[in-house]
Amino acid sequence: FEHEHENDLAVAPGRPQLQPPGRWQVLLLNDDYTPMDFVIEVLQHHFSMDIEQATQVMLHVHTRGKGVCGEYSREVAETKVAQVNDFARLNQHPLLCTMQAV
Ligand code: NFA
Repeated sequence: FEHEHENDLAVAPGRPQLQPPGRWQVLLLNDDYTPMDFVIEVLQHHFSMDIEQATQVMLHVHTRGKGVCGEYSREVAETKVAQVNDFARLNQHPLLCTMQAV
């Protein structure tokens, strides 16, 4: 009976399956009203971009309708989305931030 305990663990019912971590893209969506400078500011301060990269991503969103700001765990992506949307609303801009599984 020396392996009784570990045997019980191996067959224990109802243990949650461990899922792989999964990556999520955080996206910005274009709109007609949010100032370009505000979007650049968001990309610099919330996604650690320099002004050149932030300008490129902002122009991509502006012309293509949406663009990727970064890739994170689900937890970090959810926090970024909430912070960016809160910051946009605080400044009375309609800018939308969202996320999608990769
Ligand atoms: N389309 C906005 C404008 O012309 C700029 C914008 C870019 C908004 C990226 C949202 C996202 N002022």
